[in-house]
Amino acid sequence: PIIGRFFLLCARLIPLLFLLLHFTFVQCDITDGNAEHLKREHSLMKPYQGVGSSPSSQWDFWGSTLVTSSYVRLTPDERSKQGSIWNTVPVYLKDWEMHIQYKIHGSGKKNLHGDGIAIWYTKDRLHPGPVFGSNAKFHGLALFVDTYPNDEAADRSFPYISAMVNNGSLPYDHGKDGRNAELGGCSSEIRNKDHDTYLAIRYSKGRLTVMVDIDDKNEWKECIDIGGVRLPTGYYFGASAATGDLSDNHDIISMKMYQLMVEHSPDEDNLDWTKIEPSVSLLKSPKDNIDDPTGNFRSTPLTGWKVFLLLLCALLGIVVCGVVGAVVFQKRQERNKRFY
Ligand SMILES: [Ca+2]
Repeated sequence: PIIGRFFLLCARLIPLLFLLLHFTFVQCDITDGNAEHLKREHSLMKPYQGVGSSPSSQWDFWGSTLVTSSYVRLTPDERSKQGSIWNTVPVYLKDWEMHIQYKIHGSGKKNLHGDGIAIWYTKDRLHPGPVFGSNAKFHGLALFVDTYPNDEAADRSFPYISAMVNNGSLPYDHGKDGRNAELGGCSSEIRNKDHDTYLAIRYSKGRLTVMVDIDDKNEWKECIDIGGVRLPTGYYFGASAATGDLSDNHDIISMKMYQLMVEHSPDEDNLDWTKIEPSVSLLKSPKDNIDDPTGNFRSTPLTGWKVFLLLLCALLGIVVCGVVGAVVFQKRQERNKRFY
C-alpha cells in the first residue's frame, strides 16, 4: 500500500508540474503595461478628446491626418499623401516604454502598396520631410514600419520593421529602405489584418527593445534588442506616414507611454540628460543590461533553451519519483523476505 500511495502521489505531482509550467507560460503573455505608470500627457487614446480642436490638446497633427473618434488616419489609401501626429509635451522620463496600436490596410496587392509608418522620438516635432512624411536628418530615434521594398535587390521580405538612431548627420536613405543605418529589424506581416497590430518600444539603461504583436494573441515577439544606445530626455514622440505612387490607409489607434521605474547610480542621476547626443556604441554587447527591476513589462516569450530546461526539470522530477519508488519497492520486498 505504501508503494501504491507513493505512485499515486507521483501521478498527482506530474499534472501539478505541468500546471506550474502552464502558469509560467501564461505569465509570459501579459501584454498590458502597468496602468499606474501610464503617462497620460504622452499618450494618445480614443476618443482623442480635443485633438485638433482644443488649444490645450497634447497632440498636434499635420498634412493628410484625419482624426475620427476611433482612429487617427495619417494617410488615406490615396497617392502622394503625407501626415503626422506629434505630442506637444517633451518627455523627461529616463526609462520608458511606448505601446503603439496601429493598422495598415488598403486595396493594393502584395508589394503594390506603400510606404509605411514611422514612429519618432526626436528633438524636432512637426518637421515635414521625405522620410515617411518627416525629416530625413533627424536627431533621435526612429522606428520604421516599411511596407514597400524600394531597393529591389533587397533580400528580405516586406513589410520590414527597423530602427535607426541619428544625431542629425546621416539622412535616412529611402531608396535603400534605410539599410545603411539600421540598427536591427525584422520582417512582419502586418498589413490587411482583421485585427489591430501592436508595437512596443522600450528604452531603459541604454537598451533598446522593440517587440511586435501581429496575431492578436496578446503575445509579444522580439524584433530588435540592442544595447549601448544613448538617447537624451526632452525629445518629442510622434508618428508619421506617407504614400507615393502606391498607397495604404495608415491608422494609429493608440500610443500609450509607460514610465519604467528603474534606479540609476547617483553619477547617472546627476548628469544633464537633455544634453546627451543620440548615439549607439555597437561595441557594447546587447546582453549587458538584462536587469529588469520593474516587472511591469511583459517578459519575452520563453526561448528554446528555457523551454528545454523546464522540460528537463520535469523529466528529472519524474525520474526521481521513479527511482525513489523503485527503492521503496525493493526495501519493502526485502522486509517481506525477512518475515517469511
Ligand atoms: Ca521602403
